Amino acid sequence: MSENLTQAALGIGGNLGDTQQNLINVISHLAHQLDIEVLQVSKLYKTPPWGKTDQPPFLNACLLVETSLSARALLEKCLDIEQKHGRVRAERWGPRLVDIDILYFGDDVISEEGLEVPHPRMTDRAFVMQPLADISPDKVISGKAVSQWAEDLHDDAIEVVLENDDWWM
Ligand code: A4P
Ligand code: MG
Repeated sequence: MSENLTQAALGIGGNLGDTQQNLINVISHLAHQLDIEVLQVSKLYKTPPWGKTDQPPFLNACLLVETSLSARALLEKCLDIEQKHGRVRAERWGPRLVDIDILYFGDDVISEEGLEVPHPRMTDRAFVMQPLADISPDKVISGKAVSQWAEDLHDDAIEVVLENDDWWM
């Protein structure tokens, strides 16, 4: 792979079933794609539910990947992997087996039907910025480094569950 590689960050999370195993399955599924290389994975975090708060806590992590895919093709692949791992789309911000968001895609700014990058809600969410700061602290999102977003949004209720960088292997 030498042509047009882009570094992108993905956020993954879930709060139903054996979430840790579901996240491991999703990451290895991504890592097995010929056109995606997983460069780094954050620690695994347990996070209080955001948005709709009367639901179980989530497990969240972020991945740094390098890909020859377009942002649209990467999204399609992520949605496909979500489906395969049994995501049931129901209520917004409600419980789910596994959700994959494209957080950023290089420095691209995309606002299309069904695809917004950088992810428009990431800067509201400690459960995104804390894990993202493990793998991409210097990336600037909306004028501020991820490490600074993580510090400003910091939530004491977010706990590290697994901190070895090979927890998903
Ligand atoms: N879509 C547009 N842009 C993107 C992008 N950058 N990445 C479209 C991924 N998808 C993108 O996705 C619906 C559609 O968004 C997709 O089909 C795609 O075409 P969705 O995940 O059902 O909903 P959403 O609009 O992406 O909402 P959002 O803000 O991602 O919220 P979710 O995913 O519903 O939030 N609390 C904690 N602690 N941890 C969590 O992980 N997750 C949610 C779920 C709520 N509370 C949480 C957590
Ligand atoms: Mg989503």
